[in-house]
Amino acid sequence: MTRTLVILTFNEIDGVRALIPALPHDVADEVLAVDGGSVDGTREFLLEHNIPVYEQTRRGRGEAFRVGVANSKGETIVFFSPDGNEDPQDIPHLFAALEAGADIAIASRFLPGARNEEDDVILPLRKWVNQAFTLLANLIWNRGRPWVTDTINGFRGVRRQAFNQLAPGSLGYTIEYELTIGAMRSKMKIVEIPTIEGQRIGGETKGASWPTGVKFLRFFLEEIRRDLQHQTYFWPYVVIVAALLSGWVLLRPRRY
Ligand SMILES: Nc1nc2c(ncn2[C@@H]2O[C@H](COP(=O)(O)OP(=O)(O)OP(=O)(O)O)[C@@H](O)[C@H]2O)c(=O)[nH]1
Ligand SMILES: [Mg+2]
Repeated sequence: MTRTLVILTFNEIDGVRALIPALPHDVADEVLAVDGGSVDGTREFLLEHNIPVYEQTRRGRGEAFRVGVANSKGETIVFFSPDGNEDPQDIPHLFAALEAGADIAIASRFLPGARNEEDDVILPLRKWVNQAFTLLANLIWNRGRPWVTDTINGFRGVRRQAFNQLAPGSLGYTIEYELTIGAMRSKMKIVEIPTIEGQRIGGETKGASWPTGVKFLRFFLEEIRRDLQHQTYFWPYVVIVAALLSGWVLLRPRRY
């Protein structure tokens, strides 16, 4: 199967300097980058290293995924963000999982043997929010199938055919969650491999925690609204609402 590596960048000059020259030559049959409008020399650095760079006409990481797929040829596509969080050594494992039959292959920060960048933090808020969205997605859309431990991580691969079938519309950071939920709904094969998440090498976070969290919540509620409108996945909601109501009845503060 032919392999495409899509590198996603938006002002990541420190990351690309450290990581791109170290990528093995045979990492994929095709390597390309999608840039979100860098002004720090990232684009120029990639071009100097013979990596074609595609510009986005609309902003956002979700749009970058679509631009990457539209301009690539491989049957399997791995998305790599060179900011230090993702270990390039996992790239061949993601391709291998797709070639072994996965529709989506996710580098999980929560499998045994994996690490999340917040594992040493006393209050790992991002990790908890992340896991709450993962729990809900599994309970609602993935019952009776292997549990997916990291529904949100961007370090992942996808078969071109699966991506086109799912046709994700997210502009920004909800793209990965959307792909995972879509794959769960369509009963596609999702395979995870453990990954060690590193710290950011330089530059700045592009998705500030609070606004990104609110966008995730909005996206999640919109998915639920869609389900209820089409009357699919009705029973999990009844069970969740019943559990919340009984929890409230049992635990509510009482005045005697
Ligand atoms: N092409 C493109 N890449 C983007 C865009 N937004 C973010 N990225 C890249 O996507 C990757 C992930 O973004 P980050 O800002 O690191 O998000 P994060 O990993 O949740 O945050 P950190 O914990 O700071 O690493 C980075 O390589 C960014 O440069 C965009 O609009 N277009
Ligand atoms: Mg990052």
